Amino acid sequence: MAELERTFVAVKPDGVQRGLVGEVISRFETRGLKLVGLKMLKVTPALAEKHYGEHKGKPFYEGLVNFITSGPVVAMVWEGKNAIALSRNVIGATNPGSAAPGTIRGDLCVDIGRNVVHGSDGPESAVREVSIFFHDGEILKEWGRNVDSWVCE
Ligand code: D4T
Repeated sequence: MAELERTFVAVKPDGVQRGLVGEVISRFETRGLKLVGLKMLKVTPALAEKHYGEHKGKPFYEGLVNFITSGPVVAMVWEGKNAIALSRNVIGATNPGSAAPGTIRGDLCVDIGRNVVHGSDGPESAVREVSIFFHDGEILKEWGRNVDSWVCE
């Protein structure tokens, strides 16, 4: 299958606290993406700085780091054709007020600082973020899913 991509997705501390882990996973599964990596962890300040380094200096940075380190997150790697753009569509706009109904943010949240889920925004950030959260050996590269030929031609 051409154009296979991997992307990093995380259920943020608000999503974990609100019991939305299953709902978020379900949305990616039912869309047709394949789960190839999954772990629960507490993000340390150093890890938060690595992940959100591009936002350092912005007014919301400190609150963002405090929030992402405030409780467990569920980190995932999803694989599929066009997985990066597709995941962003499943997630919806950064600000839930602008997120379309049917997206995770459009259906499940209200505030930009409590927007439940993160997804890589491009090929470079996907590679970078997957490698920040996962060792190579933690990603299942070769598991064959029997429905694949019913999801993509
Ligand atoms: P993440 O990275 O969490 O998936 O969000 P996005 O990729 O959709 O959006 P982003 O990188 O621009 O923002 C990262 C993170 O910061 C929070 N945020 C953002 C905030 O609290 N206030 C703001 O004004 C902005 C722009 C929300 C997501």
